[in-house]
Amino acid sequence: MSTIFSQIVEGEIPARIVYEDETTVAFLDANPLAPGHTLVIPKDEYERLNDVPDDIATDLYATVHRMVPVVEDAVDADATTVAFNNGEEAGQEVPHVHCHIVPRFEGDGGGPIHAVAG
Ligand code: DGP
Repeated sequence: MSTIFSQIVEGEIPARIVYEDETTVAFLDANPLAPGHTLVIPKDEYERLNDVPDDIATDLYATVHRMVPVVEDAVDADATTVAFNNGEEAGQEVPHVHCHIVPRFEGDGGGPIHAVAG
C-alpha cells in the first residue's frame, strides 16, 4: 500500500505542486500551519531520513534550498521554519519522508518546535 504522498507523486490524488524534478516534488501542505506551508519529498518512498540514500538526500536538500526563498517571497514571510518530523515519536504522521517549509511572520507566536508539531 503506497503512502498518500506516493499517490500525489503518481497523480492519483490532487495536490498543489509547486516544484518537481526527476527525484523530488514540492507541494502545498493540505493542513497548513501558515499560508504557503510547503512540503518537499523524495519521489521514491522512504519512511524516515535514515532510510534515504545519499544521492537522494542530496537532491532533497537541493530542492529544500531552492524552495525556501521561493516560499518566503510568495507569502512575504519574515523567516521560515524548515524541519523534518523524523519518526512517529517525533510527530511524523505520514510514513514518507517530508521536509516542512513553514513561513514565519514577526509576532506569530510559534516557537521553533511548535511550528511543525502537527
Ligand atoms: P507530519 O506530521 O510531519 O507527518 O506532517 C504531515 C503533513 O502532511 C501535515 O502537515 C499534513 C500534510 N498532509 C497529510 N495528508 C496530505 C495530503 O493528502 N495532501 C497534502 N497536500 N498534504 C497532506
